[in-house]
Amino acid sequence: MSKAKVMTIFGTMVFLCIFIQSNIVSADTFIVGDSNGWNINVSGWENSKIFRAEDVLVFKYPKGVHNVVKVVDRHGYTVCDPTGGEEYNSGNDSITLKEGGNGFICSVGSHCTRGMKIFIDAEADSIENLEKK
Ligand SMILES: [Cu+2]
Repeated sequence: MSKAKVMTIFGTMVFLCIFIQSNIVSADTFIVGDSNGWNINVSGWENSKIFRAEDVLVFKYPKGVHNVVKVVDRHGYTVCDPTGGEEYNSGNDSITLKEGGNGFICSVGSHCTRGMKIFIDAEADSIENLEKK
């Protein structure tokens, strides 16, 4: 093999390693509801977005007005039942997604039944997802 050919192969491999590495390591951060924040009628914001395990959701809202409860399962999300869930209430909560179903509701008053909830099915953070980036 010529030296030039070896260098080309080597360069390609280095490029691929850096490319794959950067895609695996970098998790995305999402501001829930974008500029509206975590609010009533936020439901649907999560549609048509691709989420992966280890991505981070940031819930921004006036402290004391709302909260965020990571519900235990899809049923908790569907019927707005926070039982057994993990509550956050700082007004600026960062929560890392786990692979599979991730449901979040506001358990204040009737906010959840009025649309203050999201459900995300996070894909595995793996090389198979590279082409979707
Ligand atoms: Cu609320």
